Parts: sequence; structure tokens; C-alpha cells
Amino acid sequence: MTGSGKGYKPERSFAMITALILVSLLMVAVWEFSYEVTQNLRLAGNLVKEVQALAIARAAYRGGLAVLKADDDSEDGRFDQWRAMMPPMLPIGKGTAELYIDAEDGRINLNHLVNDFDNYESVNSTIFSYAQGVFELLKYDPNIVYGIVDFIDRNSLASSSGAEEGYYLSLQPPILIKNGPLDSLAELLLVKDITLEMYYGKVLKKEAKEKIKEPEKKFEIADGLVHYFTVYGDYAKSSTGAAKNYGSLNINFIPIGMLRALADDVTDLTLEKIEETRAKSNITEKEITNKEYMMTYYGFSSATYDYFFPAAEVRRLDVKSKVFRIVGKGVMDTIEKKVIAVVKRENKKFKVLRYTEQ
Ligand SMILES: [Ca+2]
Ligand SMILES: [Ca+2]
Repeated sequence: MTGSGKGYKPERSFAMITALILVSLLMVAVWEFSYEVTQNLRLAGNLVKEVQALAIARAAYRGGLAVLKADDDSEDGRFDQWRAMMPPMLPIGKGTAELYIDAEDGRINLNHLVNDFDNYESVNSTIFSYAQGVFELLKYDPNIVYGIVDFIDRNSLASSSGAEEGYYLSLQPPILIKNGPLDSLAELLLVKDITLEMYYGKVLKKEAKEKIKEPEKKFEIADGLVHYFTVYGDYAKSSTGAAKNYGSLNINFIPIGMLRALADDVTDLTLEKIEETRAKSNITEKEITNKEYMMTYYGFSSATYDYFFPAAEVRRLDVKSKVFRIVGKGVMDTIEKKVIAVVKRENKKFKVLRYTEQ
């Protein structure tokens, strides 16, 4: 307790302590690796620096895992320590470590367009309508989503707007159709009718940019599929198979305009309120489980609330994240090495979904 009491915020000092713990965790991890490298290697010139930069990058990645492990996994948002303190940069000897962590489940997992790849394949209607909603939002032809389904489903039956092996083999040069889950989102660039412009959105012409502004112009919509989709992410958890038809997205991380692509009657008020809240705090479990509050404060209609939160254990929107992208960077002079990993966190344990060093 402080004498005056004024300005004393327990949650603030708690946050500072957490930050200190996390930075220490990262430093220990980095030191471990730096020590290992200097002990085990006697190499010359840039090779030493490359090895050291990579060791620092790996250590930063391990530090990232430690940061996520220390995090309260019952709720995740922009004000979590792993996110709010990004990117911490630490000088390590003559080098620098950097760490970035992002939640992957603010985006729609396109691999969930198809249920049960290896048994009875069916199209996931929720994810299909989300994907079409995003294409419509960006003023792209929503029928292209049929092409994505054909590209990833294992069968060779082309849907009306899609295409299968024959089409891809007839291209110059021919493309080998995936007929399976995407390993990288960039594989979308191989799908029929998807262009670089649609994917990255950066090089759109001015008139096209004008088109994709909302009529009210209140909510800027980032162009480019890359901002809305991922190939990682989880289904909503449930003991029933039906849960597979619900994609689970973290409301604290979804691009705000995308909410309108997920359901029909999401109003401006809802988007405004969510944006306003997310600018100053995380949206909490307590909030999303209170239907009355979600309706009066965030302006959800009863039907829309029920759509997004159909049952306690099956949710289309959630305040938890399970899948994270960790980028650990090590810099030694002019040499830079990166570890890029996507991990799934469950019960404080991690499953590595993708790991690359570059
Ligand atoms: Ca958290
Ligand atoms: Ca196919």
C-alpha cells in the first residue's frame, strides 16, 4: 500500500514485474546459447558471426516459448505481456537479439475449408462462408473460393467455378495441384484466378483502393488476402464432431473489418465499440460470456450473439489464442539470422507446427 494511494495501480506494478521476469527468461536463454557457441566453436570470419547470429536467433525463439509459457493462457489479447512488450531487443555481447510474437488465430485457417481430408471429405460451411465473406469485403470474386477448395481437397472432381488437375497441368508452365492441406499461405498464389495483387494487396490501383473502402469510410479495410487468412489455427474445442464446423477466431486479434465478413448483421456500432475497447484493454472471457452485456454494450443482436457464441465449449469467437507465430532474430554486425516458427500452445506445452531458420 502506498501512503497517498493516488495513482497506485496494482495491475501496473504486476505488469512490470511480469515484464522483468520475461526479459530475464529471455536473457538466460540467450546467454546459454551464446556460451555454448563460444565454448564449442573456433571458426573464422563471417562464419563465426553467422553461427553466433543463428544461436542468438534460436535463443530468442526459446525465450519466446518461455514468454508464452509464463503467460496466462485463459485469455489472450493485445495487452498480454508477450504482445504488449514486443519487440524487446537485447544486446548480447557484440550482437542483438530480437523477438516478435503474434497470435495466428485472428485469421481464418483455409485448411479448415475441408473437413476430414483423409476420410470422408466435406466442405466446412462456416469456413467457406467466412472465406467468401472476405472475398466480397475486398471486392474479389467470391467464386474463387470454390477454386481453393478444389485445390486443397484430395478428390479430382472440379466444382463449377473451380478447377482440378487437368486445368493446372494445362498451364504453361504446368502446376502440380496440391490436393491436400496447404503448408504455406503463399501456395494460394498457385490457385486459379488468384493474383499477386489479390494476395498482397500492396500494388492495387488507386481506383481499386477506393472501391474497397466501406461506404461509411469509418473502417479502413486492409487489402490483400494475406491479412485475413492463415494455414494454421485450431477448431473450436468440443467433444462432439459437430464442433468441426465452427472456426474459432480470437476477437482480440481479428482485423476489425473482417467481423462483417463473418456474419450478416454486424453493425458499425459493434465495430466501433470493439475497436474502442481493443485500443485500451483486452476483451475478456467475462464480457463474451455475458450475452446481455454483449448486446447492450457491443450492440450484438441476439441472433448474432448466438451465432458467434453457440455454446460455452463451441465458439466462433473466443478470447483465447492457441497458435502463435514466433520470430527470433539474431544480429551480429552485418549478419542477420532468423528463426520463424508457428507453435500451438496447449496446457503450457508446445507443439511446433512449422520451424524454419534463415
Ligand atoms: Ca494470455
Ligand atoms: Ca482437388
